[in-house]
Amino acid sequence: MAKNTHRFCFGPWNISEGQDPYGPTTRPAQTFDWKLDQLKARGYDAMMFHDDDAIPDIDGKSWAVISKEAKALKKRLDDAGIAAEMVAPRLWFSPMTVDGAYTSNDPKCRRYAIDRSLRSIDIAKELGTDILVLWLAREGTYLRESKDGRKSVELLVQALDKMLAHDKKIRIAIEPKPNEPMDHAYIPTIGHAIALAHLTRDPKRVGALIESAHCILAGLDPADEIDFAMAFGKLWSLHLNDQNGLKFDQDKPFGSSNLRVAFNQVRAMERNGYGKNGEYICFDVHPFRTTKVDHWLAHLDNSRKTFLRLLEKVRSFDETKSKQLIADRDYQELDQMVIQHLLG
Ligand code: XUL
Ligand code: MN
Repeated sequence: MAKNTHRFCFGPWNISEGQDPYGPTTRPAQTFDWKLDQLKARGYDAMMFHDDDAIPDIDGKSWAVISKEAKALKKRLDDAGIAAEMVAPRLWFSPMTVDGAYTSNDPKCRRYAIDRSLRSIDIAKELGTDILVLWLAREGTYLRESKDGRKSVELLVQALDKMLAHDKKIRIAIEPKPNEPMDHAYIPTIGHAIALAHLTRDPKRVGALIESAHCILAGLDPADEIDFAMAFGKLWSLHLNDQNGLKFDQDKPFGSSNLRVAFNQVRAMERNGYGKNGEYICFDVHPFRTTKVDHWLAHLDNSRKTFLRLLEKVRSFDETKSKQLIADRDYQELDQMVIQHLLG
């Protein structure tokens, strides 16, 4: 197996209990401490946090209480030798974000979303990470006529500017996704995220997080999205997983649906040096609903195992031969060479 030169993480929500829109949980809830123990036992390096993964019931708590709890969590993480990779405000659960967060038509709701984001930045600081992840879950529409797309861009920029002004060190990684829960999201791809960054007061501190499944849902190749973001120096986090075409967001184990697409993602990461500036590889994967308690963490073990096997495949790929075939425009043979390499 390839030498592990990368650092890995996942979030507490990746040990999920099996609920879907059509049925209840299939596994019992576990405590945060249990999840942290599992993460450590599996040799992971960091944990990702939504703001309320870090501070449950965050909306009902004062900053004094939040700060105390964040400090206690930081100590627990330090004792376990685990870093916090990022903090992400969960802006899709509250009644205040029913019609969107930063792009809600209601100014009171927009204020709520910004205040909660600023709080997440303060929590990130307490936990020792400078990355705020924004999955813009409800920034979009079910009905296009219900919002003004141009105004929504301006509202997103205003919100980002407030966050950048709040903390001079924070870096914002936007996690694009084209749909679900919305019909159409305003920031569906990495190109949109990077373009948005350039309208803010400090474009250097606004970058991106790529999730494999989200790219596939946008009809794009995740490897191209990785290359694109890294050409701008803007790939600050990565959610590797898989997705079987244009269906519901599946968060399958990495490589589960399309090994070749996974191979090309690892190849793009390698050629761009992903991880060299301390970036983590996060697996935003979920157990299948059918998974028994005994096999609950296997999707995380398997995603990392697949990643490391593919890293080996990337490093042993015959680049000289591939260059010769490219020079000869023999893409048919190149295709077969990739297939044989993956099968071998
Ligand atoms: C949603 C998704 C989220 C983000 C974090 O599709 O991927 O779990 O990664 O908020
Ligand atoms: Mn994700």
